[in-house]
Amino acid sequence: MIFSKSEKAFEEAKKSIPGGVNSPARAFRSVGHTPMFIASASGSRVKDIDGNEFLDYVGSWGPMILGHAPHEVIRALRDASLKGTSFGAPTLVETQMAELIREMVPGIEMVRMVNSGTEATMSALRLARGYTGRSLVIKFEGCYHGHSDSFLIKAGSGALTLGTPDSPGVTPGTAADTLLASFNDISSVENLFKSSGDMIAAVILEPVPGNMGVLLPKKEFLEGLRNLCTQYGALLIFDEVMTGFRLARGGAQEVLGVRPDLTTLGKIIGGGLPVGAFGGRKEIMEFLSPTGPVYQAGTLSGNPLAMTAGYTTLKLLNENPQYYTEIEKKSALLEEGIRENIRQSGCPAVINRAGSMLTLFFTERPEVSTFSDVMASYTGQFAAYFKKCLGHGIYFPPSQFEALFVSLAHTQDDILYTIDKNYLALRALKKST
Ligand code: KE4
Repeated sequence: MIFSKSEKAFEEAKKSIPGGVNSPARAFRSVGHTPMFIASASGSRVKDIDGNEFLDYVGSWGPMILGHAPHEVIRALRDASLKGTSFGAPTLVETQMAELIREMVPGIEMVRMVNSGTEATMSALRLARGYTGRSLVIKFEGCYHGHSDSFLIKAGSGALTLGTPDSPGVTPGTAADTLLASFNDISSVENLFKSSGDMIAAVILEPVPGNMGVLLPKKEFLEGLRNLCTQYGALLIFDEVMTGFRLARGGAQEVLGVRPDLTTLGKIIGGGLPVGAFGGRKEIMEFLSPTGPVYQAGTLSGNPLAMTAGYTTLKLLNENPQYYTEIEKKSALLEEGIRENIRQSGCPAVINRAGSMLTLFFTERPEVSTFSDVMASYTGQFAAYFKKCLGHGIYFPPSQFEALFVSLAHTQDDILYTIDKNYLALRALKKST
């Protein structure tokens, strides 16, 4: 495969865009390869500007559950764009979208549209603080909630695991209001509530993390969080930007049967256009301006084109429950095939799957269920695996700490091809160690 046009384009882009990309994950830094500049995409495949075609498991980092350029969405977008692109005034499609989200997501009685997952989580946190009158928020090491200051925090020292900034530009004052706990370790949360319970506004988490790779929540962990938040009067926020509409119509909260007070959404909700949202119980959401005192706003929030792409996507998912059965079957086939390859190749690795989100960890540990398990994985092995698969025309997310996504457009043959090449890559890695 040649990547000469992408290499040249990348050098050009770096002259005008920091790192040549508009989001760091796209720079392929952790796998040491030139990012492909994508020319077009359709169904389960993307084509780069060098003419290489890849089976795509990035799916724009989650939005493309229907596959790329689904004709229903493209047609609806074309029709909508002929009527104008943005008005800064209410439109009927925004109400249709809100009503459909209320129907699909168990914990949402009212919802506000924004333009990204970051905006959704940032706004949900402000709302939780305004509603409770409290300042502190608990997040979990390894969970990612976008790039707003309160969430760019790493575990600091001290019994309280006080947060410290995880990026320059985040002030110590901001970091002091974020407490860190360990995913799947309910005692780490109990300790924080015991010491600061009446100051904690919210607990936020990815109910099924995808940003440290895919981790599976222990049922008692989520139920424990629900009980602690109820007991101390804190709000439980499920960040379902990745899991929303992917794990089920109603996301992780439908599958896991735990109801949050607020839910944040993104990715699939926009059908490939920039959309985020946050919603929850009516008495909390009505605290938002203009009905309540908590300010939040956005010029392009509820943009009619973005709403059209998102609404068309969600409507297809809502009206075709068999889609989830189909995607579950394909994802389970992929998981079983990779697990068998790990056994046959003898390459030390673990595959985690939640619905159509999967991560292959290179590790000698028997399972990967905590942040420390994740951090013990061999990222160098992952980089070598990524490049071997790329050479076979398979495009996985370029980081050990991400999830790969199966879409409805992936065929059984695509999955079987992936399993076959996965075996060759694992065997080659085993031989090289
Ligand atoms: P955005 O601001 O990127 O739309 O959403 C932030 C966000 C919030 N919550 C969760 C659970 C998320 O997964 C994300 C974004 N995910 C990353 C990749 N896993 C987006 C890719 C990127 O940053 O380029």
